[in-house]
Amino acid sequence: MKISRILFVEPPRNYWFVMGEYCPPPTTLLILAAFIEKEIPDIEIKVLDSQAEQISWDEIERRIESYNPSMVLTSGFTCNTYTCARTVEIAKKINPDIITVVGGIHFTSVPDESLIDFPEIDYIVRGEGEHTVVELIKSFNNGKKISDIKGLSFKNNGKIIHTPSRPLINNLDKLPYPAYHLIEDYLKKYHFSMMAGKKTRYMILEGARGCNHRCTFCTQWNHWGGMWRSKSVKRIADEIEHFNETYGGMFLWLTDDHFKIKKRGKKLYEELRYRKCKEDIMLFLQARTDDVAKNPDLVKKLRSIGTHWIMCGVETPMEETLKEFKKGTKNKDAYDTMKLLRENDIFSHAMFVLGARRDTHRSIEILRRFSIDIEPDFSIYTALTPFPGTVYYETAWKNGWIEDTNYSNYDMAHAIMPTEKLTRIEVQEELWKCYQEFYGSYSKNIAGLFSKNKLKRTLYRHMAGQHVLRKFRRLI
Ligand code: B12
Ligand code: SF4
Repeated sequence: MKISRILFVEPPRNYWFVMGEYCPPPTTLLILAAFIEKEIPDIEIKVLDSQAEQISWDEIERRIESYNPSMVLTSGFTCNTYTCARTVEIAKKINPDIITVVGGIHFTSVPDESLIDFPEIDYIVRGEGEHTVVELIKSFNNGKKISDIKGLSFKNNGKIIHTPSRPLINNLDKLPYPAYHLIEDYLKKYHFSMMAGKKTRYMILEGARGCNHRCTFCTQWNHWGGMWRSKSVKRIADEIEHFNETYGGMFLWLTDDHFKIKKRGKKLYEELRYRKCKEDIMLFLQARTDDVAKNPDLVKKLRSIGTHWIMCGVETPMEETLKEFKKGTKNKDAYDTMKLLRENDIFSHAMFVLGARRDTHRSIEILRRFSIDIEPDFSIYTALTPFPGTVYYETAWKNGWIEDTNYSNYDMAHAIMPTEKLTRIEVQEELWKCYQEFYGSYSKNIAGLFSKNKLKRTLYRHMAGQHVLRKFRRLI
């Protein structure tokens, strides 16, 4: 069978209620589509973004049928497992000859389970996807053996085959820009209400892949081979400029899990400082507290080129748990980071994790106090989630700690495991209490609603609406 027309489908996903209403561009699919377009120029590619179009499953079915692709590809993280599965099921129902391909962190981590549970998946692309998917398409067209392609999992006569893992791309600068040109009609739909307003165009760009740390609850380092690889800073700046000038992207979210301020902060500043786009953009970065705290001058520089929002994983103040997480940061880093961000007028966003094995009512009370003491603008509390692909997942499985195996609940808002001393419901209650305490205060809400900082006003409008608190309450 020849592959001449392929369809990428961004399936419907539940939005993450903690951060309000948003519509993100289907970044992963655009990155893959651009690479395929470059390597196989005569192929016809379409992207169906069911989130941007707000279409139902029936309509997705009609669209796939009318486009009549030879291959359907989709992607999702753990909490999107079932919507990805439903997408490929629909494709197969329309025409069993359509080749179905999935990839991403979840399917990479549990390929056997996924191929067994969802027989409509033909191929799982494990790990880095670009070269594997190109080789897969080419193999249909040139008759090359599929079992010779690295990074694939599939069934052959009922037997599951995993080909060897694929080495990582050496130079990320060689990747083409994401194929936003394929979805120009959708562009105006991409927004993040709570963070930047409904009318500010939201785009996501990739500066680096992976991480050199080894946190036990995190999937990212493992997925990307335990390494941190970056595009050159010039390429990142060019991509920012391209997003802004060609597509009007203003709220730009960097996917990098560890920005590495020390390594790239000054260089990015030097690349962007004389570019006009820096006046227009609002950059969102994710950084470690030790990296922020130790680089005050660079933080200031990053602010001057449009960095308005930095999110940091503070996780917990409990030393033993931080050690168990292998996080490697200190409580002082969290204090210093929040102070530094405040002083530089960068919106400070702290992430906390509760529900670790040794967590008790008391330790979570300490976490709550700490989260208030360090004064972030925005605190997000999450339940420790055993994502497939993490060290924690292996340990939790072995020890029988996982009580909820419904992947739709793996969104860090649902408690999945009990602790040694707390039931799962108690962890869920504690989670609600954290939000209640941080955002439930009348005086704090009033101060937030009238803050001089626009981001803070928007956040408090969102939180004071009680929508998030009510949703957490309902999960108990
Ligand atoms: C941007 C982002 C978001 C955005 C939007 C994402 C989107 N488009 O829907 C927002 C803010 C909305 C978001 C929300 C959430 N997110 Co988020 N997000 C990210 C982030 C930072 C970047 C994603 C990205 O574009 N990566 C770049 C692409 C290129 O990487 P990739 O997807 O892995 O794809 C490569 C390969 O895996 C492979 N591949 C992947 N898919 C496919 C498919 C095919 C067919 C093929 C061939 C190959 C292939 O090829 C690609 C290129 O090599 C990631 C972290 C990260 N760095 O990836 C977290 C991440 C994906 N998010 C995560 C989580 C948990 C969430 C939330 C639950 C909220 C939360 N608690 O943080 C919600 C879930 C919302 C929902 N219902 O979907 C976790 C997922 C963990 C897991 N294993 O499930 C991550 C990994 C963060 C983390 N460090 O833990 N997220
Ligand atoms: S949590 Fe952050 S620092 Fe830790 S491994 Fe994941 S990306 Fe790296």
